[in-house]
Amino acid sequence: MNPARGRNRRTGGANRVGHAPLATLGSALLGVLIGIYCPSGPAATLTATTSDKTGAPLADVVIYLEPAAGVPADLPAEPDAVVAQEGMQFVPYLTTIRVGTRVSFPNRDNMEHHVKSFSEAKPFELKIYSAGTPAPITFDKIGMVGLNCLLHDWMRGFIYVVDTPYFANTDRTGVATVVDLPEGKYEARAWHPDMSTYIAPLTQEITIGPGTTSIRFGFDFVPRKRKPPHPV
Ligand SMILES: [Cu+2]
Repeated sequence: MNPARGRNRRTGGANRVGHAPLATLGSALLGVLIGIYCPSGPAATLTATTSDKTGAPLADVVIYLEPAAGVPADLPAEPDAVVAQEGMQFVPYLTTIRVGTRVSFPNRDNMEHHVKSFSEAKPFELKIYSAGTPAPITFDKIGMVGLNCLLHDWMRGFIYVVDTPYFANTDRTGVATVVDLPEGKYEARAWHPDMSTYIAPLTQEITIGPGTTSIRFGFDFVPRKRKPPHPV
């Protein structure tokens, strides 16, 4: 139970003695306002659909929502994320995390790899290693982190760090679903790795109501073809 709601209900009840209609109206109005604006109201869902310049579905788009009321305080820490080196690629290609989350980089190939980031949000380097997992790395700044393997130049991956717990990546059908969203107002943003740090995320203001809300993002480019992993 939301404590604010509890307080309002009690106030309405106390006022009912002398001013029943007014108190009931006031209480109902407050209830509606809380339902619309209270960031800890019932959870809802956002379905985001993306397309490229040709209208084709765009995969690997980060959809993230920044609450107008600010990110809730005291969020529990997120579990570690995992970016593996597997089949001579970074898997997954794109990982979205909340700021402060740790990422581990296990090597699942019988082959040495090397993880290097030149990105301002988190420059780091994991030296060549064969099977095994080095200590996880904490990503403490928002923004894009590009991953390279200095041994295999086709290996590319991305970590996108956001300051919100509300995000999802689009799948091959260009759809991302963000669940457990408190109702309220948000800035919805959409970013694709081809935009790098040069193009700002697309942005729309959106009000999340009960149930499922839908949103569309149309991008004005066609994604670059990715180099396939070389046979070894
Ligand atoms: Cu490699």
